[in-house]
Amino acid sequence: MVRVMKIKFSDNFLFGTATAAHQIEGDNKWNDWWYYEQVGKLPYKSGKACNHWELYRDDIELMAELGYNAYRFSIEWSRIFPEEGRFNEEAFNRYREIIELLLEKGITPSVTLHHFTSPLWFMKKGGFAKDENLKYWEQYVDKAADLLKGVKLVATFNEPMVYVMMGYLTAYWPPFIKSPFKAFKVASNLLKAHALAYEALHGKFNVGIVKNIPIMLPASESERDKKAAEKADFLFNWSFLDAIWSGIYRGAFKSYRVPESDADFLGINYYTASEIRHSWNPLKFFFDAKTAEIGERKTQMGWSVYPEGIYKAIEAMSRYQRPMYITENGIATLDDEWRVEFIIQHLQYVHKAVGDGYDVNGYFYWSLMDNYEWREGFDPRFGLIEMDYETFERRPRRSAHVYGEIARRKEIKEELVKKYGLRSL
Ligand code: GBH
Repeated sequence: MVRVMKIKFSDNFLFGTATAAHQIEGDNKWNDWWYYEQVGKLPYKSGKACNHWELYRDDIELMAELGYNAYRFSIEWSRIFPEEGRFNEEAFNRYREIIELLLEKGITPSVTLHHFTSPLWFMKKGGFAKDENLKYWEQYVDKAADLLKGVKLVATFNEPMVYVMMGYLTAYWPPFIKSPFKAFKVASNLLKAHALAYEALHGKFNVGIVKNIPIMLPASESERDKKAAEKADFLFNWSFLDAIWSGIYRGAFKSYRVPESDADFLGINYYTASEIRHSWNPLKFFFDAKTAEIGERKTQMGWSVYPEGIYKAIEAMSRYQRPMYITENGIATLDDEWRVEFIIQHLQYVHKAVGDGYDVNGYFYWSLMDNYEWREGFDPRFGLIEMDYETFERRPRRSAHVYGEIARRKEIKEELVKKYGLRSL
């Protein structure tokens, strides 16, 4: 007998959406990405992106109308400090206004301090590869402390290991460096930067960090592949987080001492599962991590969809015994029905996790609207809201409304449960 369970979340569960500054604001001219876009080292230019820097009021209005009660976005360090030592008050005030508007509308703000981009001047000095540059990060954090009043969740870094892997191992992203030595050094300095920010902001704010958790599945049943998957899982998913509490960061080749620190919450970004095959090169999986062969269809990103992975990510993350949030989960597709199905299937597993006692307090769909998907440009459509990049018209898709209804009722109606063939969990 198939029992259709009523899916009901608690009243204070956050149902939000997520974005990042460089992907939506437009004219983000002072960071490293912008620079490399102009000199032709990146295939697409972000340009005006979604023109959110001008249309932020409309966007906040829209999310309120749609019924979302939370919003995760990032503030752009390079707007606040476009040059070394030059503070831009206008940008600061704009972010302040965004926070105020959200609060007015009853939308819980969640802010990320670093979402992949850094000021160009900072990167020219060597960025996070140089210990002495952490003083610049401290200056930024200091200003952020004045900015963030009323913000519920402050994340120091978005996906630190993605930043390390893409920028310093595969060199697909700025600063296009291929150096395992530097990569793990940068990771250890991101841990130091997290600790500094935690120290400065904790007490006034809930300070946490956001980690992408791909589920590492062995490519075969062989012992070697299983070991490889465990190794990849450790190196990519856990060694960084372990170090926050242990003070020892175990990189691929050596260990680094970092300050013992803490996190008041942990953000999980979950998209897909990777297939890991044994190799004698311990870093190989970083270079050719492939999406696992699951399901019949791939998203526009070439990823397979694996909803139970979100449960596994929560289960694994619970080892740190901190409140958790799904800070990103989403699908790039032109098939909006598939998006609805994706959201419901993932929420079903989040709901199961809550029922099983895991401390998950919110879910943020990536993304509020179609946006600049880094190296992949504007083709992947992750948005609940469709973006017309010519006119900047925002057109909520059906999924935007369905998700809004779920957010408002804190419940997935039986009719949807049946329609999308959800299993009884
Ligand atoms: C998140 O990253 C990001 O936080 C967000 O900014 C992004 O828009 C969202 O996901 C959707 O992608 O060049 O073939 O190696 C998720 C993890 C890791 C996904 C790097 C893209 C690059 C693919 N990302 N990956 S490839």
